Amino acid sequence: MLASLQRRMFWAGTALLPSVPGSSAIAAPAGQPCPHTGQPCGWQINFQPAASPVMENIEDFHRLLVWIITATSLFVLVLLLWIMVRYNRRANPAPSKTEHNTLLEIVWTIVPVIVLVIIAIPSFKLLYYEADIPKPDLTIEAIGKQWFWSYKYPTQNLQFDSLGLSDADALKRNEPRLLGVDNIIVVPVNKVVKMVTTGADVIHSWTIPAFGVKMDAVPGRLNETWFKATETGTFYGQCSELCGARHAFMPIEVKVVSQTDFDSWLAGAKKKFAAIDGKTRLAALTQ
Ligand SMILES: [Cu+2]
Repeated sequence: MLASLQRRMFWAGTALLPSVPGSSAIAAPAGQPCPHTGQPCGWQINFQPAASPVMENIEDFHRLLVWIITATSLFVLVLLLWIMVRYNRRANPAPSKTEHNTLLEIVWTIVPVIVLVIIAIPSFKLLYYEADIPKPDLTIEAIGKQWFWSYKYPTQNLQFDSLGLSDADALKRNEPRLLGVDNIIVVPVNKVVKMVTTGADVIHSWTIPAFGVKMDAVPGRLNETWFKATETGTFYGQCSELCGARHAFMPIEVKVVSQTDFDSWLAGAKKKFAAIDGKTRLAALTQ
């Protein structure tokens, strides 16, 4: 539940991004429904549309919570109004001296317990669903560095660095500001991708909201999570653990393609990324 709350706070923050001048032309105008672009959009108040089974489950759980929260709030509101009207000094000049009501006390202890159990059961189911990684079709290692991501496809023997684009480059490539990267991670659609995260210097966090994935990248530790992208397209996230001066400039971009497109990307990527050094490029970017 805490993780879900953290996600919601994170998304509330990222929802503001496209309103920044010079940001993506893809974002919906105010009042228009959000296009399905795997990124936040203007005036968004809910999650980004789900693009993985984990995120669909998170949405279901969120809907259950919204019902419970709304019903509880309305019930308390009605009680308060009733007491204010029926038992104010004018309407009820001689107050009752009653102190205890055993039945009432049992009810107001038991009912919240039942509500918490109703929340706990799907909550634990969801936690297990997220934590129990199915047999992966592809494994990717994400290494958080100050301030870019390095990616390894260990089985495919591929490794490259992924840096956030400068504002000028983002405009040139029609990428959203602070979300687009130079070297995009590519994954096949409808395949289980296991993400292994670690940090090279400080704690970072690898996140794609549309996949319902957020995993800390901690130095000296390998964390694991998974996603199965259910549709093709481009999906964005950001480093979600305050990691220093350029924390806001190490976004994450994942392109989901068909298996055939993935295979041809892989063949090209092996040649392209033979000798690319993130540190050198970061220095050029921050000069
Ligand atoms: Cu970071």
